[in-house]
Amino acid sequence: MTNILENQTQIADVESKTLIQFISSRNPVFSNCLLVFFVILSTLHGHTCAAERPNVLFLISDDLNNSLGCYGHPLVKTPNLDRLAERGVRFERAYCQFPLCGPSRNSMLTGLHPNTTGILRNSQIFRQTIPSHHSMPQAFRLEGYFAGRIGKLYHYNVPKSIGTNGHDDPGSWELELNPAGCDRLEEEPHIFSLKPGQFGGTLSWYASPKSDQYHTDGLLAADAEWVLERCVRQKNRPFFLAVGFYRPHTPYVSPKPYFDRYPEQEMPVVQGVKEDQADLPAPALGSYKKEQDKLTDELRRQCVQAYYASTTFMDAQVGRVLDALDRLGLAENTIVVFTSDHGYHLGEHGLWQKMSVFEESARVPLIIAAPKTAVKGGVAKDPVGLIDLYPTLTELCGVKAPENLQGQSLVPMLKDPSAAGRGWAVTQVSRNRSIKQGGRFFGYSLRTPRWRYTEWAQGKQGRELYDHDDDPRELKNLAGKAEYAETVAQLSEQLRKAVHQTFPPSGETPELRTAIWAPNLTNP
Ligand SMILES: [Ca+2]
Ligand SMILES: [Ca+2]
Repeated sequence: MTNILENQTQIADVESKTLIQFISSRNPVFSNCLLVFFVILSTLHGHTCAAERPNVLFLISDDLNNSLGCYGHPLVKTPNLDRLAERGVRFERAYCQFPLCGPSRNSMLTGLHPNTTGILRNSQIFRQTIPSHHSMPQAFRLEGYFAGRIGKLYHYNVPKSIGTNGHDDPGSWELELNPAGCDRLEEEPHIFSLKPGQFGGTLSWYASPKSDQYHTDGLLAADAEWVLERCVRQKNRPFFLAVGFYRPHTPYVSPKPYFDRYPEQEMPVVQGVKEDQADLPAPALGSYKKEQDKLTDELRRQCVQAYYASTTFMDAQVGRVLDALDRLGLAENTIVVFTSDHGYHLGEHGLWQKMSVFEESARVPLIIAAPKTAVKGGVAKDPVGLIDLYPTLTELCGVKAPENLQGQSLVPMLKDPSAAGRGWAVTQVSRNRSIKQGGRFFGYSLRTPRWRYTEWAQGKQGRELYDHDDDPRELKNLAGKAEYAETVAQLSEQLRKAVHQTFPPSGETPELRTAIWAPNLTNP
């Protein structure tokens, strides 16, 4: 696209010069006026080309829930995300499609549900299932965008794979940067963990004496500044820069001053867990981990403190990248997205971390600041999904998207946050049993503006119904109550149709190939 435009400009330039030479041989004064006119026209033309295609700055945090200032959290300080929300539209009800890194990120970056990518667990990449599908950044690359990745976009083992490509897709990026900071290289021996020596899947934290710039996320912000400084020099080549922060994923390591902003004694501990759990089917609590039995109220407070500290630390790094965008004069023509791959429990229902389909685990922050499209400071309330980002960004940038994308563009909601969207979002999660007991099964959860309705193994392993008008913490499971039988029947039918849409037209989830694939930009 860039080349075509440049060629057209060159042809126009040659044609104008010939015309000027022809006229100047007859009327020198007129020709001078004409020359000025063509110079102005050519300058305007150049500016129009650059302005036609906005840049994308895609920021994603790992394991971040909606405990943010701009989402109304009473304690957590996120001044930089709050100011980003003021620049664009904040989605009040945005949901991941699977509350686990690998399936969620593969879904978001392909624009397909996990049942269609075939990526339903970590440490896999969609090239092993649907190798010829174009990822979102790849679609931008194929139209001349510079696409770069800094940090975690596809799945990584955190923290072990920090500093490597993780389970990356080389076809998605022209540039990959994988910094590793003190949290990865020096401080692991000091980290407290419920399972000593294990940090990635286990609650673990550390207040580091080292300042922001030595930490992986601080290095990511510095790298992003460096890349943006180079992008700004290429006026006629737009960019899609993705920055994947690692915090607040475990281990919650961040500089000590961030911990000091959340005094341990003031941290909330969820109460009434036993009573809450009494009306839940077993799979609803299936993400609980045995080592969490060790949690005392003191450890719970420390855990929450460390998670909030890591969130504010990550927010500060987002601020550095946003500042760079402003400083370099890129803000006016750059669409900024901020989100997370899934939510996170901090003790609600007795759960910690992810892999549940309760609101805290399924919901994600989502802010889109599109300077020329989005209403500034808008709040959209209709449910949306990470699945919708691919068609949204391609529409905003005029980039051709694959025809089989399963989300829908959020552009109408960016223009008018009260516009209706799809009206629902669906999140799925897996539960493992032994083969003897029937093997793996799924839970599917439908979120409408009012209800959350969940079925485990098509209802055979239990159902849950929550009325968010009355019960935003999802404490009262109404699914078994006679007076809600009709609501359950309606939502069950709506969920069945929604789940059907998560599969490819064949109805079959693609099988995982174990063979190594060869990266190929145009036809992988
Ligand atoms: Ca994650
Ligand atoms: Ca309950």
